[in-house]
Amino acid sequence: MNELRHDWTRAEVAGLFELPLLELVMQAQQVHRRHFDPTRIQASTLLSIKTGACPEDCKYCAQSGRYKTGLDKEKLLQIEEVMAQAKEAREQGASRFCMGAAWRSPSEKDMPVVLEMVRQVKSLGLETCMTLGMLDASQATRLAAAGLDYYNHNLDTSATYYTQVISSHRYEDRLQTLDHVRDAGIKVCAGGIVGMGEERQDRVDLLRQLANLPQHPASVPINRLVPIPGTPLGEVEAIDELEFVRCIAVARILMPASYVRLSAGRESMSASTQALCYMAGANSIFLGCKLLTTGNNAPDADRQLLARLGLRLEEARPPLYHDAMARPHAAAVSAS
Ligand code: SAM
Ligand code: DTB
Ligand code: SF4
Repeated sequence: MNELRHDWTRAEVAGLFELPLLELVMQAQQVHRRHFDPTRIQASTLLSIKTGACPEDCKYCAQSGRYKTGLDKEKLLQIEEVMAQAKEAREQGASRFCMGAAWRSPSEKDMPVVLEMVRQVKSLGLETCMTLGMLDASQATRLAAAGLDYYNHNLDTSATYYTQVISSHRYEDRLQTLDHVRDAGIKVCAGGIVGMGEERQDRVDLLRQLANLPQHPASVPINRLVPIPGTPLGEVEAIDELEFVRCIAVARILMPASYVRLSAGRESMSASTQALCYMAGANSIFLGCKLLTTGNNAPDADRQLLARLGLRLEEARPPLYHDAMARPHAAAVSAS
């Protein structure tokens, strides 16, 4: 059955949101089971490789240099530090390592270091993901050549609401970066944030926009706003958890073969709400005590919860050959 559509209408997507919750969740679970093992959850670990002092004005973000959020800014990390964190993420069970930088776009000066981070993290057998802001075509091509598996660049909300949240770049800029990433052959990770004071129509338009891209993003992170004191959205009332579950379910139905990630905001959710998200088709999480600048569930607690639910983490691939060669014992074992 070809369920991968790119012609969703507003009315169809709005109609899904309006279904009785359990009907919606059941439909989403049925779609999910046609494309995925429903017992498996993919885990990515985040690391902020360059923190704070971002020139952009995203009203939700702890890292914008325009707001007083009390965040300690940090320069681009050394590769050794990134590798230590990536190894720890692998130990904890992550299959993907996602490196984020508080940049409008990467500078040419920083590109060689960033490319080397991709090569070295990949050699650990982890999938690599980066989120560095806007890319031009040449930067995307070079990241692809270094072996980058995924690039995260969120559309965040509807085109209409975007102008209320960000004025330092345009929705069209985001779409153009996604084009460059796709054209370079890097898998797209694109999603958004809900709970920024938007209307349901904006959530409809965001998910429709993602599903009607030329290809569905391979990963679709759905973030629940983590309110950051000092930002313009620091005091916004939290979105209803069941509305969040609806967003997950609609994302699953619109993009049946994509990984839908229950992303930021999970720390403040009960075990039951998280279970409902998995039921609605979420099959990916961020694993690790920290997201970029804010907290996340402890990996032990996550493993316990997944065990209670009968869910298992997807495994990382074995390390690449040259990594095994760097460890003579491992090479000897695998050769025997
Ligand atoms: N500077 C790059 C960019 O904007 O694409 C990469 C880093 S940026 C922090 C990555 C994404 O994190 C944002 O697009 C947004 O979706 C998400 N994010 C940032 N702050 C958040 C918050 N307080 N709550 C939820 N999601 C957030
Ligand atoms: C995504 O969609 N969510 C992640 C990742 N992509 C880069 C970031 C969440 C950030 C939450 C707030 C913080 O830790 O600063
Ligand atoms: Fe900068 Fe990204 Fe935060 Fe916007 S979301 S302020 S671009 S780090």
